[in-house]
Amino acid sequence: MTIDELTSLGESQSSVILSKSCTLLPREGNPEPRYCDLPHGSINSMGLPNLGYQKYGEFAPLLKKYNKPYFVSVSGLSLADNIKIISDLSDIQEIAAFELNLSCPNVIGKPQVGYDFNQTRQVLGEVMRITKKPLGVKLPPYFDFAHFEEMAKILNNHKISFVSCINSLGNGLFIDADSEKAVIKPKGGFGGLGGEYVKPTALANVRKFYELLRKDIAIIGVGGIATGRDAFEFLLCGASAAQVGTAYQQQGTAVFARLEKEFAAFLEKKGCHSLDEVKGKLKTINN
Ligand code: IRO
Repeated sequence: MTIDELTSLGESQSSVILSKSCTLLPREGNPEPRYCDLPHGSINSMGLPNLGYQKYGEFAPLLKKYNKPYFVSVSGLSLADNIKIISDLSDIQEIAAFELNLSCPNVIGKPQVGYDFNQTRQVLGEVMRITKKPLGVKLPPYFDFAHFEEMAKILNNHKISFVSCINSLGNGLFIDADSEKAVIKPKGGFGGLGGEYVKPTALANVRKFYELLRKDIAIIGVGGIATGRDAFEFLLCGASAAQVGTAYQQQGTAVFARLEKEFAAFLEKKGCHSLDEVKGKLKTINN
């Protein structure tokens, strides 16, 4: 969220710097406690705290020295806000791409756009007309094949560059039996689940969209990646890159060097010489 955090991503082994999702105006977000580490992941209801989109534009030249793509995540509270943010930031040369977040589960009174197919169709139609940069979409998890198909049809109709699957699994509830309380404060304790809890859902979403989307739409896998072996599983399902949320929150930027090392060692143990040998090559049980 801050320039210090983005700078430390610049200095890390991550291959991209991705900002916190931004809105038109700065936001404090929801009251604390709003994030909690759990035995197998995390729950959060941050509520979109961010410094306002203009700051993420101003940071762009400061991050240039790291020689890696800087992606700005955009999560305007309305279509008009998304259009304003993307058109204003489009002329900043040091921004490589936008990730349009259609799936924040934690803003009170704002349902996730990605669960409303008509709204998604409208937002993408409008936003794709004005962006001068590659644009990807961060999707919520889907659970029904009919929904995967409907969303894929919409995405295939637009010149999007990538999808990131998945955002946190919205509105879980983690409680502590001793205190008889929820572990986070906003929304009566309901929040987005991340980490190990969501990995099978994330793999399923990557796999389904790999089957259904145009091949020029890259898939960024996200949801429970904590080891090189996890990253390999996402590659097998069809992901071209990995995004790390909970493990980054828990371990800081050192996680990227460890993941890279473990992933390379895993590929070597398998005797793989290129990612294309593995990408999307998941086997199924046929007899
Ligand atoms: O509450 C948040 O800030 C938040 C966002 I924007 C999101 O996209 N996903 C999430 O789990 N939390």
